[in-house]
Amino acid sequence: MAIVTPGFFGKRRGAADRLPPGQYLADDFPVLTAGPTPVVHTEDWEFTLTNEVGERHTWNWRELQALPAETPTVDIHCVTKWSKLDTAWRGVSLDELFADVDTAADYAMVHSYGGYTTNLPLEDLLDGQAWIAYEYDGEELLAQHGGPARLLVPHLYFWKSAKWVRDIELMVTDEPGFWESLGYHDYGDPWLEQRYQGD
Ligand SMILES: Nc1nc2c(c(=O)[nH]1)N[C@H]1C(S)=C(S)[C@@H](COP(=O)(O)O)O[C@H]1N2
Ligand SMILES: [Mo]
Repeated sequence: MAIVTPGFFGKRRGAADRLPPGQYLADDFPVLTAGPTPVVHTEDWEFTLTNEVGERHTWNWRELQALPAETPTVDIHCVTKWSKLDTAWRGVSLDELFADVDTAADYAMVHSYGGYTTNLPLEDLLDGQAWIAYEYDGEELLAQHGGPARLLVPHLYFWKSAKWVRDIELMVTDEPGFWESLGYHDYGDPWLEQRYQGD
């Protein structure tokens, strides 16, 4: 007699398989901010991509909203060990924003309103892996979670997902951002538990 429950071994992985090593499931949505929450009004908001020779592409709020939006549903993993599965966002893919940017650089420094920075390889921002997100769970993104807009790079630890994102600067040579210069891992792959330098 067949003991296999239909669907049980289906392609959708269970919650346990979707939790990277050392992580637990949070029921709420924790807020983690180093310093005060900057107040950023959409009328003043601008987002800039700067390539390695200083050429700038800038979008204001209206221009961002006019770009095609995507609605990624993704799992997020904070280095302090909480994870959330199936978080639902709306935003613009970085592929869309990088479409007309000419570059041979391999690295990016992300800068936020308020001064936070984080670095990552440019390729991790491309190919459907990263968004400028402005809605969470069908609502405007709350200021405490980075509203009006934040970077969303869910395949890396969540400190790479800069809240109140203001610009992304392309760099030929890698440089550490805020947490990276304080001993956190340069790359931060949650599946490899790359929490600190040397992991
Ligand atoms: N600008 C800015 N972005 C930031 C941070 C921050 O302190 N400032 N904290 C990071 C960290 S450590 C995490 S875990 C997530 C937390 O996002 P949340 O507060 O929406 O949960 O934002 C990341 N982005
Ligand atoms: Mo974090």
